[in-house]
Amino acid sequence: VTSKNRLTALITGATSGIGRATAHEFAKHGINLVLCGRRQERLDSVQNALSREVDVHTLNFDVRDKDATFKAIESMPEAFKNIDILINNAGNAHGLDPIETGSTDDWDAMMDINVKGLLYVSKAIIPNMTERKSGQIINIGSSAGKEVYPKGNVYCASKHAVLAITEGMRIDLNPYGIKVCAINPGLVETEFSQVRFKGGKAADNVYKGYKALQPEDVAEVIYFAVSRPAHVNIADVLMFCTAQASSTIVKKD
Ligand code: NDP
Ligand code: 8X3
Repeated sequence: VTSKNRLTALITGATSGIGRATAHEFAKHGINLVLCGRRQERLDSVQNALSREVDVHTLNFDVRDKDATFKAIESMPEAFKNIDILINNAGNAHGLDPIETGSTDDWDAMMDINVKGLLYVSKAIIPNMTERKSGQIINIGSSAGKEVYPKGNVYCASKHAVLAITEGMRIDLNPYGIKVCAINPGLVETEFSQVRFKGGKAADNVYKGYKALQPEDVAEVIYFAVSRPAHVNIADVLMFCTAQASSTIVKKD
């Protein structure tokens, strides 16, 4: 396989956690990469780590900014323009508060990043896929997209929306032969809880007393989904660590 006939994947949220682990997993399997995020030094370090194995381009933009998102994706060099695999991963929870005291800024962040940002990136990439009548979109949802838990309110809503958008995409893009998949993990040990709790102490305890999923565990499932034969679409995956049975039931030591 030469670098020219390799697949190309665009991964949002490639500076941390699941997105970064997916970049490493894809590079291992010879998939060229467009890595997206806001922290340029992180983008540079992932690019440095992987550019010996595959071609890597980085794009720095905030998915909340519609114009910046379109501009960044339009700016891609010719060699990266045909995206075969889109991994819509950028996202986070902001806060864990009951609905009556939740912050509207947190709500805006979750809806703007997890839902609208995913739509903007998809809108910028899909025309190239429909034109070529091929491609695969993997949306990173969550167990929170299948089940609402106490104080999860708006985060759960944003991930339920991701699941609905995934199903809508699968239907609308069906005539073009584009595969659409949702991967919905439970607790994964990443920077997720630092973001949710704004660096507060609560973040330190989230992954204590049991073995949570690691970002690499999710990356392997994502690679499994992209490495199936042309006629196979892994449509929807719910994955937990063994200690987790539902959003609220986790067996701890
Ligand atoms: P991390 O916090 O480790 O990574 C989040 C990534 O999203 C970072 O690369 C960050 O990059 C990017 N991101 C956040 N906000 C923006 C923005 N406004 N514009 C562009 N990029 C942004 O968390 P995870 O790896 O855990 O999260 C990845 C996805 O997995 C999310 O959608 C999350 O909801 C989902 N998920 C996580 C679970 C968990 O328990 N960890 C479980 C189920 C789903 P940067 O800051 O550089 O912009
Ligand atoms: C992340 C997992 O349980 O914090 O989506 O919602 S959880």
